Formats: sequence, structure tokens, C-alpha cells
Amino acid sequence: MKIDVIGDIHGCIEELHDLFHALGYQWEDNIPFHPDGRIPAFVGDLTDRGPNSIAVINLVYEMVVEHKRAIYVPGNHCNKLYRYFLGNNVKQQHGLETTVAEWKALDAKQQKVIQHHFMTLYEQADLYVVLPEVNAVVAHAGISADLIGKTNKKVKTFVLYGDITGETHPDGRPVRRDWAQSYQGEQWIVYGHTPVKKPRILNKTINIDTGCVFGNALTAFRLPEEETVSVPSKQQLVEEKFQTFD
Ligand SMILES: [Mn+2]
Repeated sequence: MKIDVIGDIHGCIEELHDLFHALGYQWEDNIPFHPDGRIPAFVGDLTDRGPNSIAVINLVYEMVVEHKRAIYVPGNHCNKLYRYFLGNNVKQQHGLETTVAEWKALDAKQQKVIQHHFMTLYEQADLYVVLPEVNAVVAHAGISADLIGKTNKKVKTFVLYGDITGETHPDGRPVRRDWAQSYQGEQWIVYGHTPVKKPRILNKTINIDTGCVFGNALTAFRLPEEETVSVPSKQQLVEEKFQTFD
């Protein structure tokens, strides 16, 4: 099994197409297939903030649910959109408002189709995936070694939001522990969630959220090759969104 883990897309469909092209995928029936049978694994946060969230939902749904030729794990933005579609009272902010606006612009029949696609995609997904063939775990905000193999509320919070302490920085961002720093496992942990300018490799973890929606790049991590492939973003650069590490 050969895997291409794809970072946070956030509605950037053009860059996703560019990335599939850069990875050597070919389009058949509007779906990218790799001639060597490689499997894409989406690390979550498909929607919000970017220009084409609905198109990303449709493509990922087709690949994962219809064709069963791709893997998907949910991100925190996916969780929020799912709760919106459930009818929960979710605040339309932090990018959800762009996805909701796209969705509301559709006719009633299309709205139902998209809602059904996304909810089906989300409901069939595991919180994270373990891929023994390539010695890797894919989880949106990462996972600590002691939680691998478990599914409980703590795991759900970790994989969606990271190792949050419950406290917030003065600017409102949640305080997160740097779990990757203390990771001692032998399996790759491939994750996204926190935008960085370059893929961040630390121990056997790699953050591939290179902030496409904030104007930097969309990145894939290829296994077993252990190579990254990035394509440039077409969005405007928002410098302050990127985390820097010493
Ligand atoms: Mn996220």
C-alpha cells in the first residue's frame, strides 16, 4: 500500500487539483486515480474560509464513499459543519460562515444532496486511521502514543483540537501542549491543524498543514517514501496565521 496524506484543504479546490497533478494522479470520470494504485488520505478540515468548500466535499465524498479509493479522517471544522447540518446551534464563525453561504446559495434539492454527502462522509469516518503497511497513523491534530488504538472522549478531543489545556492565550487561541516534542513512538504520526510555513518534522511526527487557505501551500506526505510534495497557494498570504517554532 502506498499512501499520499493530504493536508488541510479548507475549500481550496484548485490547489487540490494542482496537488493531485503534482503527485501523478490522472483524472477518470472526474475522479483522480493514481496509475500505481496510490491511496490519498485526507487529514481533515476540507471546508471553511476558502473559495470552494462544496466542491471539495463533493470530490472527497466521491473518492472516499462512492469509489472507496481514498481515506478521510475528520478535522475540527468538519465536526462543526456536521453539527451545523444536524441542526445544532453552531456559531457561524472561524470560516464556517463561508461554507454555509455557499451551501445556502444552492437550490433546496442540491442543499439536501450536499448535506447528505457530507454527513455520510463524516459518519463513516473513524476519528483517526492506523495504517500498519506504511507504519503510520493519520489524525487531524495528531495523537499521543498512549491513545493509539483507543476511542473515547479524550481521543476525540485530541485528534480534533490537539493537546489543549483548556486555557486560552490573550488573543483567544487555545493553549496547546507540544505533544510532538515528547512523542517517542516508532510509527509516523501524520497530522495538520496548525498552519506552518514548511512541513514540521519532529521525532516521528509530521505536520503537513502548510496553510493553503492562508496563502502558503498545500502539502502531501508520501508513504513509504517519506517525501513531501507541495503546491503553491492561490490565496492571499495572512502571515500572522502561521505558527513559528524555535
Ligand atoms: Mn483543524
